Amino acid sequence: MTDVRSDDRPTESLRDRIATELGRARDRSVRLTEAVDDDDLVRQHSPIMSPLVWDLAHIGNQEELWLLRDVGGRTPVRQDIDELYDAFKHPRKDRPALPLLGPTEARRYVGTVRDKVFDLLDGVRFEGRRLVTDGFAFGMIAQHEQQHDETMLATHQLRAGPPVLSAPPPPPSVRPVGAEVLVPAGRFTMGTSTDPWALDNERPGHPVDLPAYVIDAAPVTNAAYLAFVDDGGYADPRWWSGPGWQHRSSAGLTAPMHWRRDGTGWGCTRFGRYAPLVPDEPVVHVGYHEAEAYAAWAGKRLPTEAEWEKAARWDPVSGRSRRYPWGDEDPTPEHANLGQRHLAPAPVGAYPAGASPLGVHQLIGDVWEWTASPFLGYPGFAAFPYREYSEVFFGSDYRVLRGGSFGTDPVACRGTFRNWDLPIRRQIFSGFRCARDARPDETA
Ligand code: AVJ
Ligand code: FE
Repeated sequence: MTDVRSDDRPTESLRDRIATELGRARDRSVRLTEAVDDDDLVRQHSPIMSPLVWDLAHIGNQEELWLLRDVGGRTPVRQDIDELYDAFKHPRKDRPALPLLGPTEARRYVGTVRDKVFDLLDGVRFEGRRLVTDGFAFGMIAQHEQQHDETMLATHQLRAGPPVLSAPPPPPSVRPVGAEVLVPAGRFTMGTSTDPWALDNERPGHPVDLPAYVIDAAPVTNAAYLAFVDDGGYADPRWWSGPGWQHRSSAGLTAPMHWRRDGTGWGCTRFGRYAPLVPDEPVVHVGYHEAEAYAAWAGKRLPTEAEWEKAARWDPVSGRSRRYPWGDEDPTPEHANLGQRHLAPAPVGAYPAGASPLGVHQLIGDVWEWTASPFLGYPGFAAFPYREYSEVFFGSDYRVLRGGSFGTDPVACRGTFRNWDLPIRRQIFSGFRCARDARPDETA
């Protein structure tokens, strides 16, 4: 296979595709880091986030480790800094005190690494080792940079001060979307064994049999979530799990992160701009505990990861699992709100072309969706190429999120893609939709 994209761009070679993806990722990293001055780059905007300059040099260091040293067998550019940019050696809160590369040095470092990667890319053969088959390591590094770009975008959202990022508003709603969709009982293929740039935790493809269930046709909106807030949902332990209630109480949660009550209603601050809540926009910046409490209040539950993926990929006509809700073609701006093209989720009904055959909307893009599932390996999981990407996080401490947000690049988003985080986290662009078991009268 020489072309990762399928039929839409048959003439673009794998080499060109890799160069394009690496270039797009770097353009975004540059945009996110040039938006602020040097003081701001080295400052820690939140104890749970790294300074932006750490993300930047870490991006370059991972690229050096995997592409230059491992794939290319080249001599190290800066072996002395590996330890500083190893995410497992230093917790985020300690990173500002490390002797990190300064902004100028970090920019020079990532540029040097990238020049050498392009030199390597010129002559590399995509065969032999599994690491290079179908350009996997290059795809992994493009995804890694984009993942850190989304993390840097989340850091921008936590940053105080006047706005420094801008983008056109998301498209308006153009179609009313129903409340719920019934997904019939039966087997589907979860995960993938064939998608060349799928990461280890998405593999292997395996059959999963699910009873009939009902899933929300769209993510939960600000208006719906506000009804929970107004109903005293944050003050009523009935809706919360034990650990959820404990966290709500100790953290003093009363609303999603960044919400603020003004004279007449609620608004939220987004990348330094305050605006009234948009009622039909998906709620964002809620943790797993909040999502779970809302679902209980609504008489529903969160979908499992398998339920989310079947709704997103299962084609009732062919019985196949597809890459995306709309089919196998790569996302376009008509399908989904991805790639930081906008700086907000789009209202429900803004992406009818991205809906699944069963009529489930906005599964991809807008907001990451919390699922009920702990982060575990699929049957037959094998860590590749390193345990620290996924395997060391397996267990019930983390919950899986699906679908990507407005800040997720298409290269790091697909129907099989799995994200995970701690249940208390809400600085990420996280929302959710609800599900429930089907009633016997609904499946007859
Ligand atoms: C998949 C988003 C949870 O940011 O911790 C970046 C991605 N892994 N560098 C993270 C990742 C290594 C990861 N998430
Ligand atoms: Fe990383």
